[in-house]
Amino acid sequence: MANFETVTVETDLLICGGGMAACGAAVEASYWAKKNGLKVTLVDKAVMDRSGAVAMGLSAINQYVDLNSGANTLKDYCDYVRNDLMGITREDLVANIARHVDSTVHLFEKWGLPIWKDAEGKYIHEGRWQLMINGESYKVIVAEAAKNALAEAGGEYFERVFITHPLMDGDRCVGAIGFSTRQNKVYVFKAKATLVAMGGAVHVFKPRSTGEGFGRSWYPPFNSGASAFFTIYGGAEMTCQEVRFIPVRFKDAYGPVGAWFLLFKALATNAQGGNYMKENAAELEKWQPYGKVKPAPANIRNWLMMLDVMDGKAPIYMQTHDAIKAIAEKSPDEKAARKKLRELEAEAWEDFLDMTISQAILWAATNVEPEKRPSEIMACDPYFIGSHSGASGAWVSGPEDLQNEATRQEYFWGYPHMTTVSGMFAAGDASGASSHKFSSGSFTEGRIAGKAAIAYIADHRAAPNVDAAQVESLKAQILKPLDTFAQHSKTTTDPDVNPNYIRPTQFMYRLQKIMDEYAGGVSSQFKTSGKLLEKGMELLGYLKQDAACLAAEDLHELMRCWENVHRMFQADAHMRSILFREETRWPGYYFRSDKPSMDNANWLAFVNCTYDRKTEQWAMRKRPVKYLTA
Ligand code: SFD
Ligand code: AMP
Repeated sequence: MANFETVTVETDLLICGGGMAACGAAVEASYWAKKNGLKVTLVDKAVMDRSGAVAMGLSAINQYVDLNSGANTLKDYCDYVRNDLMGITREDLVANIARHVDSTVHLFEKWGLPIWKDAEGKYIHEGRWQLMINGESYKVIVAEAAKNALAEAGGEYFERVFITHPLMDGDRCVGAIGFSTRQNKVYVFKAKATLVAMGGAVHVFKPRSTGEGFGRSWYPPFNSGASAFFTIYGGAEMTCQEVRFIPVRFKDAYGPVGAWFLLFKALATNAQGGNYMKENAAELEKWQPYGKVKPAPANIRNWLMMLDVMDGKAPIYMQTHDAIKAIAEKSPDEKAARKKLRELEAEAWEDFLDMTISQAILWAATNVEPEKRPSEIMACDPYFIGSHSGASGAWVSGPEDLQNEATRQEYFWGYPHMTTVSGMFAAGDASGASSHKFSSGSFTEGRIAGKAAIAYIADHRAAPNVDAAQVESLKAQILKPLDTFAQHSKTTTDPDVNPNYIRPTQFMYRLQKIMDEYAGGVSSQFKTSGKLLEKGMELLGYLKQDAACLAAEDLHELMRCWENVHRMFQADAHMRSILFREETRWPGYYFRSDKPSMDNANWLAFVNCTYDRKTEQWAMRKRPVKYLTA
């Protein structure tokens, strides 16, 4: 493409992404970079103030361990995560984040994030680990701190630059390549270390919303598997690729349920008013020892609800009015009760306005008054978000000091939160097996990985060797969809229908149909089997061939093309990993009908995979689960 300028940026540390983990990395790495005379560069496909999962804001900080007050210990948090993930977790990573997360929350408050407080000035908790916030501007506040830190240390940031591939020097990552979404420019970032923090993936599966609501999903449509592709393509060992997340949310606009369950103590019931957590409790025996832990693992909560849906007992309702009434009734007199009712009503709406504005709009549009009648909830479609209650991501080294003899051999190979590729670090949704980081923990992991990356650079000071031929070849590959469209689009009357190419939207529909029908999506009630997966992988193989025929009319569509290539790799890793794990471990996330039970004797293990970009072959392996304490 002759009319594309190539912009080369040389830096020491490159941070890919501008979300919670990337902002944490920018703040911490800038501090250490300044001390060492090094440069930090951040690149985001969007605008940092409103990019990623926190774009619309959040109404809670979901990880605050409160270690100083003695309320909880690190072991308490590790136990919570271990139980919630049905035993599959890297406690060294979870503990490393948990021991630093409180200081992150205190920084957020210092930077201006309003955290709810009681009359004594203590944080108001939503649940044991969660704090309530007025978080509409959460991301703006965090991005400002990151930009300030970069500026103070002589770093820089690029917005609206979409990263497509890693740049490799043999087995070492030496930067990244991408393109501007607004100008005809290809960006080549040469770096001594690269930190991957480009979030998780949505729209790999067919969403519930189609037609006029298409694009509305729980997870933000902007995160499209870039982290997974970047690490997979670079040859990094990946973990927990089978562990998708399916949140339960208010129906159709995906409003959060945490505040209702934890703060307002609301009950969710089936259409007949039955409490599915109680009525289906016998099912818990099948999933021991995790079936009966408190709180019940997120997937088990989903599963007991799905059993009712499959039994024809839907709609499922959050009994909002009962919960509000029960709290108000605790007031000393009627006047106080009325005041409390108004307060709760305002809090209920604010919960949505702080992070899922569309749910407030939908409530208003459908005459929902939460204090008067219940509201429908349902399980969303599957997402890849290793920082929440999923676990997919790259396999990263843990910190040295937290390892015991057994974990050290398996989980420690040098710089904390570095992948198995030298110079490639990962944080937030990009790193796996360390669930329940959420916004605060992702920022914290970014800080840890950012500091470690600077230490790596201090030990590897030589300029990176970036092969010009590799850059040229990638550049041609990246821009090819534009050429394909320009060459063929005039040969048919409707540019959508053309035998020479496939447009990214059509490509995405095909991917979503494969995943929905063969890999346990919404239409299949989240059920799949070995045979279904094998067929789905065959169909995915044909889609892969057609990826070479993707066509883009403009820069925006070029981004859409690469988003879908990224999603396709996430889909591939997902199907392979479900197939490899011969059991059902997370009913409520997915159910393998040919392996319908949990098999702790054989499968209390990580499923890891590696991709070889030269041979295009995958290798699967088991890694042992070893805990820090019994
Ligand atoms: O309750 C490229 N999360 C919540 N966490 C909380 O602490 N409290 C809540 O209230 C939370 N809720 C919630 C949450 C998530 C979502 C989707 C909803 C509600 C609707 C979880 C956190 O948001 C999540 O853990 C963190 O944000 C994860 O951080 P990180 O950095 O891993 O991902 P990101 O923030 O989404 O940022 C991704 C960045 O990558 C960029 N990007 N850049 C360049 N090139 C590419 N190709 C790129 N692709 C993506 C993005 O632009 C972005 O900057 S609750 O309901 O659960
Ligand atoms: P959510 O709004 O569902 O993302 O929930 C916010 C936080 O509360 C997350 O840490 C969830 O794991 C947790 N949570 C939500 N619902 C429940 C529940 N019924 N029991 C225990 N924890 C919950």
